[in-house]
Amino acid sequence: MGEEKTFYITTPIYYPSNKLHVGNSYTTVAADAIARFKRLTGYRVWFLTGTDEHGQKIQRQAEAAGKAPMAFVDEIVAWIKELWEELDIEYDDFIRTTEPRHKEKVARIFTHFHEQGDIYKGKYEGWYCTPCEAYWTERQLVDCKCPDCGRDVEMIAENAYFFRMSKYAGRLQDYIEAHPEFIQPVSRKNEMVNNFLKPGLEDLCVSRTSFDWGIPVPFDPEHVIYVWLDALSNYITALGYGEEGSLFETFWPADVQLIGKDILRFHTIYWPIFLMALDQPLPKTVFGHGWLMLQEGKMSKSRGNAIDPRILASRYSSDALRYFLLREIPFGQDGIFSLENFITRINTDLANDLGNLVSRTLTMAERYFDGVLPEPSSAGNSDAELRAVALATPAAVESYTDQLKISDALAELWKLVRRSNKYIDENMPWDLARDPAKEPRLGTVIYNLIESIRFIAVMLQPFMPRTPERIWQQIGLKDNSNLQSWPSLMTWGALKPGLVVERGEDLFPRLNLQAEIREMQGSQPADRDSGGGVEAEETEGLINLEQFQQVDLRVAKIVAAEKLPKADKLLKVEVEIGEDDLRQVVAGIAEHYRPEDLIGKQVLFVANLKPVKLRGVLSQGMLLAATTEDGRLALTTVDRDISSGSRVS
Ligand code: ME8
Repeated sequence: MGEEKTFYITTPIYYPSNKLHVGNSYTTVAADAIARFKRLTGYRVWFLTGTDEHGQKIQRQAEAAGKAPMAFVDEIVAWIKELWEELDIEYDDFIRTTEPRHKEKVARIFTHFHEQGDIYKGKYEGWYCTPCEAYWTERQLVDCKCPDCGRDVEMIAENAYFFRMSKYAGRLQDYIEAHPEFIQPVSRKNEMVNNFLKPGLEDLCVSRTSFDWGIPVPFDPEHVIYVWLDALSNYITALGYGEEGSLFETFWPADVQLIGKDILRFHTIYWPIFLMALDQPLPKTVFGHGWLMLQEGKMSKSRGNAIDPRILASRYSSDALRYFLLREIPFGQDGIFSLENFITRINTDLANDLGNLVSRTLTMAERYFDGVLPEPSSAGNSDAELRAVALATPAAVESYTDQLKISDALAELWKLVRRSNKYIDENMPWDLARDPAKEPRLGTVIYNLIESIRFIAVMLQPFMPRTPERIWQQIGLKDNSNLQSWPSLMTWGALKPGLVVERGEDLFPRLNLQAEIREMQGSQPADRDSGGGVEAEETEGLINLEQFQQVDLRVAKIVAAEKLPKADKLLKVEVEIGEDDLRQVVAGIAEHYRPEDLIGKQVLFVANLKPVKLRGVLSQGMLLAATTEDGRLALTTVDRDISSGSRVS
């Protein structure tokens, strides 16, 4: 039996001082995607998250809320757990620093440091930033404020315990230089070394007496242990550090510790030094990702709504939110969260690319093969390329995910989604369907598409856990875990002909951006609530985007045309707006076009006009044409051949 591959990943433990926002969710979603990915690819994974419940900040907030600290945090922790459930965060353990299993081990660690001479008692006089729970020297302050968050600091003078950081600083610097993978991205490493290690590390004050919401120093209970020493230890106390046969022995050192760049100093300087003092190996990688920010000014009316991850997940689905967070921002850089970017991503990547691929393919499988997966028997146009892209994608996705480049991993996966859509356009199954002799080829095309969808769904699982379930249901693989597995992607063509497929609801219906923004802002559109007057006059005769978007404009391909009897000006035209949608229209163009010249033309088409009867013939839409000065008509076309039904906007 080969050695079991293990993987330990952690998130920061969050302060339960308030409800979490979409920025906190970002770290946890990323950690969950990586954890799921490693599980899918055969690792025994341990994924830890939790809450950091002690400290002056929490104590003060509890007081302000008129609650005991424990009751205060219990409520928020319950909310956080619900959030993680809604976002499909599959953690293996959730540690709360108020749990006995943690407190008792932190007390022992503190005593050990003291006995070892790493902690000594002295007098602390200096500046403290309560929101950051961080001490600063005079020199480190920026304009007399906290250099991290820019808020006010307080002068504190008290007896306190200190940790001899200086004893380990040289060793840590050597370690960082020798292990380029330890602090990532690399730019952050230089920041830590140049700003903190090179100028010389001062000893760190690791106890407080001015409040009592914390873990008491076991041999001097007037003091509580500094909240960062308490909090950082969670990564090992949760594994049962110090107990024989514990998970600690299996999983430490951590493979990836994900954090936001704001807490890099604690994780790449203090944390490794505490570990060195415990004589334990350091985590393999501490990754400090960038910040998710709101676009200045935008959404201000409903800031809360716009960034409350539970509202976003329940309105748009947790898969959509997860996809956006993972795809939109290159991991490590800062990014903007805006509803506009979010909805646009849903519409382009999820509705247009992925959703359409699945719905077009399954519609055709049902229409042409009664929903029974056909045999692939007739090779042809671009089969080899589709297959090659599909077979190469898993390795690329794995490599990017292992480098924590999750956005690139998803971009790679979407190349396969787009290649598959292009395969439909290249092979035009609806044309093949017109000729019974081409049925074997049609069957092959449908088979290849469904196999490609299977590949996509397998790879999607870690990033969007719910969508693959819906795809399995539609392509008849609900109970076939073999074909949902990572190793099944080694072979193309594993699907068995004869499977019964069944088109379900669209995976991601298109959203109307303006309507969403209006709803989420909880406000009226600007041109309606301004009170009329000058503005109403200025905009008379103009329509807003939303009104324009009510017109369903499409590219339609003319597939048949004939004269209408006893009507000189009218032609009866049949157009195709997608492989499953034929429309008949009566168009006043008989004096300008001969029916046979129209076949194959792609014309702009209004698809949502109310049907009318003209000379007793049903007309379900309108072809758009321009009129010249002398009254000639020119149909409006597109400047290259594209799929029928494409939207025009
Ligand atoms: O710092 N964009 O907890 P915390 C991206 N308890 N990520 C963000 C973010 C944003 N706008 N805002 C917050 C603490 N985060 C300590 C940690 S660990 C031993 C103790 C994420 O509740 C980011 O990962 O303030 C950041 O590090 C974390 O939330 C801080 O959460």
